[in-house]
Order: sequence, then structure tokens, then C-alpha cells
Amino acid sequence: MADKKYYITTPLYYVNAKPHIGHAYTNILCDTFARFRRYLGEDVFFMTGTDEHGTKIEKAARDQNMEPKKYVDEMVPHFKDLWEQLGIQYDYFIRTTDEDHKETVRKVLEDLGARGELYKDNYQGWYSVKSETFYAKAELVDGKCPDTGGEVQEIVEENYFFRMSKYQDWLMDYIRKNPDFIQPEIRRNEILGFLKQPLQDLCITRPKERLSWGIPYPSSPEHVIYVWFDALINYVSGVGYKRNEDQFSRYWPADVHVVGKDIVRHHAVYWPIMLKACGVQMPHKVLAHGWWTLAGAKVSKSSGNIVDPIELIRKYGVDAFRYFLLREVTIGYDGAYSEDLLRQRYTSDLANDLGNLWFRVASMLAKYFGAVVPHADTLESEGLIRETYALWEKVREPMMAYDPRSALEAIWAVITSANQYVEENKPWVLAKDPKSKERLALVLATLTECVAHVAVLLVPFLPKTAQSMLAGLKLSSDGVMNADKFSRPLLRKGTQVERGDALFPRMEVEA
Ligand code: ME8
Repeated sequence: MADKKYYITTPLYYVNAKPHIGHAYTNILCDTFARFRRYLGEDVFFMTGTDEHGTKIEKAARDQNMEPKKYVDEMVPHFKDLWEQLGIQYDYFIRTTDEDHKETVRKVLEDLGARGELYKDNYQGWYSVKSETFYAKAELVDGKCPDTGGEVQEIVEENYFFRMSKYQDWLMDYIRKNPDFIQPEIRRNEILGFLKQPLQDLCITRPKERLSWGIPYPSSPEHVIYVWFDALINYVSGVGYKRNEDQFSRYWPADVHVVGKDIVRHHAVYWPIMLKACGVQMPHKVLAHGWWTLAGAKVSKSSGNIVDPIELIRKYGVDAFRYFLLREVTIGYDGAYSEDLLRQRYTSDLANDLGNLWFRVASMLAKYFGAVVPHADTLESEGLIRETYALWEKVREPMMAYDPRSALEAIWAVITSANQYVEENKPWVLAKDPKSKERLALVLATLTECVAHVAVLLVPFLPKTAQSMLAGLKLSSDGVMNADKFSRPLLRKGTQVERGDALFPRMEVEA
């Protein structure tokens, strides 16, 4: 087993609607990071899953006249199916309705109770019958429900609380001393700003009469556990906390929790304090990405402005969709989605730059050398080869800093250079002059090596395309990649290259 482990998580998605572009984005980011770390030879554990308890889910089930358990069982395959279509190679899929998870949640609560971290008290709030949700006074809009605009009633009920407030100073100090804990900086500052106001204790139960779809509170059958408290525990229960100590000590602390910017507070305030109270180590990083927006509004299931990934995969192929999401925005920023932009990326970056390079190189090899890569002793005299060999570090560095966009920019800079190299060297002119045979061999050997290196580096980003290129080059992406292996020729002598079908066929544009 590799010495270095890498544990990466996605949020657990609510199953009250099918997944959309926002959920696909998080999983594509995590998959790209996980695949890259596997390349580095790390022992990767990549976990995703579904958040299945709470009011939202209970209501969605009721709207369909279904029992919640039956409803969630029917929704989960939509997520698994999308991950399969997107080529997401996760190691474990956790559901908060799994018995293992529920067992860990109960044990965590028993432990926190024994440590004196929980107490029972009255909880006061405003309840909206229409949205069936409790709000704090500050959340109301003109004294009305912020979601439906309906009437709210003040309600007092008995609940259990977690002593979160006493850890406020500790957490501020921790975040200050660990500048990489929350990334990007704007979210870190937001959390530090939030922590300037007094932190309240967290109400961690709901009375069963108001919400029955949840994990029962261990010492009180009249209560169920608040859905966020249950869901956050997945990050440790998924690696065996309080059940499989070997697995837990192997993978915990998580290297990174990737989340959307709207749930940073849960991950960078509630979660670290829960862990601290249990005496468990902090995760290394909470990485927050921005939102995909449509006509200026967040794509979301509640507002119904959905962008359906399945439809886009069908139209443009999985890798065009992955490429667009990874390349279009810098992690942390919002991205304005439009199909026009996706189509532009498809045509210019994928079909013209990458697809065309592959097509030209493979076609010229076929035409001038019977598809067999020619031998050349002086590869390294070519500037393009030196640029290609230097690419590993230009991709590794941003990938370690969670910046896949810059990594792709570096790869595309080499693709652009390779296309220029074709234009400058004009192999079709060289081919006409028998005295230029050696030069022609060098040019095509250079180009084929360049394409091979690019294919290897594209595996984490565009796995399907990279695999077809590698298959055409008779190369495999198995085994550990590093700077040393990357700065040498990758192709075996006498390789017969197969061009195959176009990587990104020209679109008969559907507007
Ligand atoms: O919050 N663009 O689940 P969720 C980018 N169950 N990301 C988006 C997005 C968009 N338009 N819309 C949603 C939950 N997301 C909880 C998490 S974790 C222990 C529990 C992201 O299904 C959102 O930011 O509502 C969040 O990270 C994720 O999708 C899940 O949202």
C-alpha cells in the first residue's frame, strides 16, 4: 500500500430532486483531484453520497405519496447513474440511511453526552406551516416566512443542544493559525467575520411529532437528530469511525472537504467544533467552490432553473462537459452557465485545438511512415519537446493548489505550440524532398511524443478522450507518473499508431 494516503469528500446531496450541474461540478472537481493523486501513487479514498433525512426529504416523499424510505431508495440511483455517466471514480458511496452510518451517529451522540457536551433546553423559534420549517427571528422577512411569504407562529419546544459556543475562541485561533484550512481566502474571511459575533449553541434535535424522518435521538425516543448534525458525521463514519479503527486511522484526517460556498459555515464552524468536542483531529482543508448561475440566478432545484447534465452529455459528450466546467471558471468564483459558451469551448479548444492536433499527427504518420512512429536521436534539440517535458510540473503545481483551470491552461499552451510547430515545419513540404526525410522523421517523432505526453496528462481531466488517445498510441495510464518518467520519450520503439474516430466530431450545431 502506498505510504501517502489522500482522503477527499464531496458534500452529501439531498435527494429531494435529481442532480443538476452544481452537483455534477463538485463531483467532477473531486474526481479530477482524486485521479491526479492516484497518478502520484497516493492511496486515494474518494467518498461521495446522499443526505436522506430531514424535513425537505420527508416533504418531497409526501408530495409523491410515498414512504420516505421508498422515496429515497428510488432517488439514489439517479445520482449513481449520473456519476457513472460522468466517469466519477469514487471509492465509497455513503447514504445517511445506511445502518453503519446511523450506528456511528448514535455512538458520537452517546460520546458527546458522556463528555458533558449536550444539554436539554427550551428552543424558541418561528414555525411556518407552509414551508414546514423553523426560522430564527433574524431569518424572517417582514415578520413572514422567508421562503413562502406565509404566516409564522412562535413556538417553544424542548430540544437537545450541543455546547458549541464554548469553542468559539478556540476555533478563531485555529483558523488564524492555519491559513490553509479554509480556501479560498474570501470564505476564510467570511467565517472569521461570522465568528466575531457570539456563537450560539446548536440545537441538534427536532421533536418527533414535527419531524419523524430522522435518526432517533439515543436517549429520547421523542426526538430525532437534526439533519445537518447527522449528515456531517458521514465524513468520519464513511471511514469507519467508532467501528473500524484501522480504516479510520488510515484515512482520517480528511485531506479536503470540497463544498459549495453556501455550506462553508456548516463545514468550517459546526464540523470542526463537533470534532474538537469528540477529541478527533481536524480535516486539513475545506475547499469552497462558487455557484453555477443561469441568467444571473443560482441554478437550484428549489427555483427550478435546472441545467440537466445528462442532456449535455448526450449532446456534447462527457469530456466536453467536464472540460467546460473545469476550464471556464477559477475555483471559488461563480460561473455563468450558457450553452453557447459550452459550444464555443467544444469547437475552439476541443475540436480545433486538441482534436485537430491528434488528427493531423496520426494522419501524417499514416501517410509518411505507414503509421509507425519514426525513430529520432535528437528529439531534445526540438523546443517543443523541451516544452512538453516541462509540462508535468506546470500541471502538478496548480493541481496541488486545487487550481485545475490553470493546469488545463498549461496543457493547452503546449497543444497550441504543437499546432504552431506543425504550421512552421510544414511536414507536407518536407515530404516532397527526399533530402528532408530525416527532418520529417524528427518532426513527426517530436509531435507524436508531444501528443503522448498530453494524453497522459489529460487522464484526470478528460478520462475518456485520453483513453482513446492512449489506446491509439498503445500506451497505458497505469502505474505512477512523476517528473522523471515524464521527461523522457513515452512511446515504445516501432509503435503503430491508430487514429481511430475523431475525438470531437464537428457538431451539426443544434441551436
Ligand atoms: O447542502 N452551483 O445538499 P444540496 C454549484 N445535504 N454548486 C451548487 C449549486 C450550483 N448552482 N447548487 C447546489 C446540501 N450546489 C447538504 C450537504 S454535507 C454533509 C450536506 C452545491 O444537495 C451546494 O453548494 O442542497 C452544495 O455544496 C452541494 O451542491 C449540495 O447541495
